[in-house]
Amino acid sequence: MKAVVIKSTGSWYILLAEDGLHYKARLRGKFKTHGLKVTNPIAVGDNVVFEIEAAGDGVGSITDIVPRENYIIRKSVHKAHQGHLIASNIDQTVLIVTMQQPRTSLGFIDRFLVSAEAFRIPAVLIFNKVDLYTADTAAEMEATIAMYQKIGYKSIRTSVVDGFGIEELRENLTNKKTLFSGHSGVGKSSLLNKLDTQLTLRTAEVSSYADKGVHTTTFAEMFPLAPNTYAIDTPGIKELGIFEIGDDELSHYFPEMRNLLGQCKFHNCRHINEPKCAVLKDVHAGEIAVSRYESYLSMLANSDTHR
Ligand SMILES: Nc1nc2c(ncn2[C@@H]2O[C@H](COP(=O)(O)OP(=O)(O)OP(=O)(O)O)[C@@H](O)[C@H]2O)c(=O)[nH]1
Ligand SMILES: [Mg+2]
Ligand SMILES: [Zn+2]
Repeated sequence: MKAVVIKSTGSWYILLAEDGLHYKARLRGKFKTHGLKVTNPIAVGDNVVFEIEAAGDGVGSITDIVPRENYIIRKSVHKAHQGHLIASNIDQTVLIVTMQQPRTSLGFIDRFLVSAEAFRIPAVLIFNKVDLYTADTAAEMEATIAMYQKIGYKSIRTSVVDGFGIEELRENLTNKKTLFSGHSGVGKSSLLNKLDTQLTLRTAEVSSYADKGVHTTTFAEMFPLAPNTYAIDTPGIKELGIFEIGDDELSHYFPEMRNLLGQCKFHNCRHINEPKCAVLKDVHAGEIAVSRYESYLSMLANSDTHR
């Protein structure tokens, strides 16, 4: 039978099979990861083939993985040079950001967007907790939204407390498989509970001491919200971990720099201090946001090729 993996807890997988039922399953034998250096062979969103084990009580055994259309991977926390698959076969990813409780930095947003570009997965920003913001904070949020709008990223403003923006978010999820990302405490699980009142995902207060979430969600899990509409809740992330992006290709993942491709004097321009650099020219002219350019420089400095 065919199925999609909706939850993985390490050694066990929960499958939603084509008969509409859930099955608990495990992997049979050793799986090829097709050259991908990952710590987990199967991710949420994987399409698999499985059989019911003869001896077991309806327990399934996964025999095959259908090749992935795409995947999101992050650096393994435990093993250097290895990745951890977060989810596969997704249509879009939304980054939940908050201006406070906790504060999401522009650098974090930019690193996330670069990863989404590198994985070729459309990204949308969700500004949650708008009920909390003072006029000043709301104005700062609007400026941020305008900056990302200009380079092609859509934003949606939401509040779980008063329901603001929830229908707009729902429309943007329809007929898609969407990965929810963002720092711990920004309200990923709360938003999903609000979108589907049948869901009872655990949520937790952001600690007032550290202004950080407490990592309430510990495993990625996929939820059907409507026919053909799925959301994947993920544990709050500190870092998506840029995976193997070379210095010379980094600017390709900044749409406003990608647009200038071929316009610098040097074909291998890194846009740092080279003469006649089209990117630097646009930064100085205020066409490219300084925060975006700073994110670019900081990612260059931290990239793997700079060890
Ligand atoms: N004021 C306000 N509080 C919110 C909103 N959305 C979520 N919260 C609160 O923020 C806290 C964290 O929410 P969660 O849904 O657990 O956050 P999460 O992103 O799933 O966090 P992890 O699972 O740890 O990654 C909870 O106390 C929620 O009630 C909102 O729109 N407004
Ligand atoms: Mg959560
Ligand atoms: Zn340049």
